[in-house]
Amino acid sequence: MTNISIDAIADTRPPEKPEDWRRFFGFSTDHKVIGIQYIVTSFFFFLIGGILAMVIRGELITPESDLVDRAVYNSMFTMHGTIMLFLWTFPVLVGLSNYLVPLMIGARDMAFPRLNAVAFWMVPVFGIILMASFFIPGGTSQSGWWAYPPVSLQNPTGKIVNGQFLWLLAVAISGVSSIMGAINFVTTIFRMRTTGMTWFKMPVFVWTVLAAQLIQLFGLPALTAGAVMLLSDLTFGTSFFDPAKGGDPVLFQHFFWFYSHPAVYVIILPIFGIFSEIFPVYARKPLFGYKFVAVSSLIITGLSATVWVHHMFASGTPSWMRMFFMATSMLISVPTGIKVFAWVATIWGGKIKLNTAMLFGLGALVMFVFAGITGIMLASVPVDIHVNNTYFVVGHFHYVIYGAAVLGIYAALYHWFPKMTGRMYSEGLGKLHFILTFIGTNACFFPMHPLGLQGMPRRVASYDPEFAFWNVIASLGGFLLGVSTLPFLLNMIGSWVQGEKAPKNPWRAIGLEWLVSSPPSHENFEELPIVISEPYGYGKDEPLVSNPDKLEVAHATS
Ligand code: HEM
Ligand SMILES: [Cu+2]
Repeated sequence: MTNISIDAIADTRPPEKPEDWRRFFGFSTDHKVIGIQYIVTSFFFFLIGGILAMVIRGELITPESDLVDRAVYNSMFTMHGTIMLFLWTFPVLVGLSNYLVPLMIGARDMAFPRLNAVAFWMVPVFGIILMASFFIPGGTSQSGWWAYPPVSLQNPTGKIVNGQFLWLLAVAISGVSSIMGAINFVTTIFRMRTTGMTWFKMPVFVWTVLAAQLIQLFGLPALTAGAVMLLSDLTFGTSFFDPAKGGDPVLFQHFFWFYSHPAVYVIILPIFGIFSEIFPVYARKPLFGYKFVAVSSLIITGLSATVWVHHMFASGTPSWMRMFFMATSMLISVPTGIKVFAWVATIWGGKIKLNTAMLFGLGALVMFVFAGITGIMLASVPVDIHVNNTYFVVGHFHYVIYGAAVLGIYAALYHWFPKMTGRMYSEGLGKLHFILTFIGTNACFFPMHPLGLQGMPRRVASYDPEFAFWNVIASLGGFLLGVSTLPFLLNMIGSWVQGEKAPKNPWRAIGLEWLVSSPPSHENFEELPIVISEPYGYGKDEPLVSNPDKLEVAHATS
């Protein structure tokens, strides 16, 4: 066989055993089960974070503070931001990476399967700790997701176990879980690649996961240390950060942003990987500039460690420092911009198939470009000083994390859904989901830009009536986003239960994961693949592996 097998091969697996679904609820060490556990758990938290967003937008649909108490409002945005980052975006991407990386590099599992399972089970643990803070006296943390001291040190209840305490505990556990994950991913990518899978035969998604996980390794110790020191100030009366006792609150900002700026690349790099996997498949063309796209991920990782002070331009930062960090922040847009050109060149002139996954991919790319433009504006000190802490910033980062990241995650979930579940999804519902999401995202987050330029501050429950018009639109857009998750849920659950059976390669895609059955057997490959070509050989008619017929497990029992 000289061609990559792209025809559907009759499903030879025995019918799934009814108890199969139960392994998703237990301690499994199979990276595919763990991947799906991460994805489903984090989606559950996405819905909770989304409900909080609906409360926020409900409050802001009128200028007065009339829906919830101001203190409750502070809880709402703090928990919304915290849940969305630590319990949705990070874990869902770890889930996708867990599922895909071993398959894509031709491995049977991650390097440390037990560590993998332990890291996953820490997610519901810190999720529950965070949720518990809703039910204790004084309620949740209200100091925003940055937890800046001295606000975060106030502790009005005077109790040892307070909302901020639980928040810091949860963030510290999340940090430990992510460090365990990072060690696992980096080791897996270095050590578990199959024969022939050299660096420049690796799919870009794997490159981006490597780049993102390296950031976790160097950055998370700073955040975790900062969180533990703040916890100590709050609980044991130390004074690292408390200005009243001679501590330095700006030092905390350095600890926090040294990790939390690069953290945005932990989110966006895998999205770049998803773009790079999806566009070639649905445009039927090789990825333009593959090697540059791959290597630029590592360049971004390096530069991301040098830009954190752009979050502190308004924190009394000396001007030489502002100039330096303004320059580095702008520099990082160069490798990113070239990637955007590479994706456009990949799509350009291709035979484009606009199914749900591709629509979400293209939508996410458009949103990312818009966010990039406002991002460069914010990197410029004079602009940032002007719009710092206004809705312009909120608009910018939601274009990144909703527009690019959530839409990109949806693209991936649709694209790999047949592989993960063995079923096809409904295109009709998928397209409905896309239309609602795309309109909702723009209606919700575009108005935040004019609002910010007019001077509406963020983190407020009431505002001047002159801001009413754009706020009504933003709230309606927000509610539309809430509604948009319904066709998605219906599609995923309905299709998983009774969708049409998926062949092993429904999209005629090139990649190791598409050479085995859907879903793959427990071991992934009967015989490990021997890779002989670069990825993305669309239109080239060359085989990807030298042993395509020996990969499939004859009688998978999984
Ligand atoms: C329906 C979807 C969403 C709506 C309507 C929404 C709306 C909002 C609003 C109005 C704020 C308050 C801004 C402020 O007062 O400063 C906010 C804050 C925030 N949102 Fe969202 N958001 C949504 C989805 C997301 C997603 C998906 C993420 C992350 C992946 C996210 C991350 C954040 C963060 C980090 C904050 C900052 C919280 C803070 O100030 O401490 N949001 N969001
Ligand atoms: Cu930043």
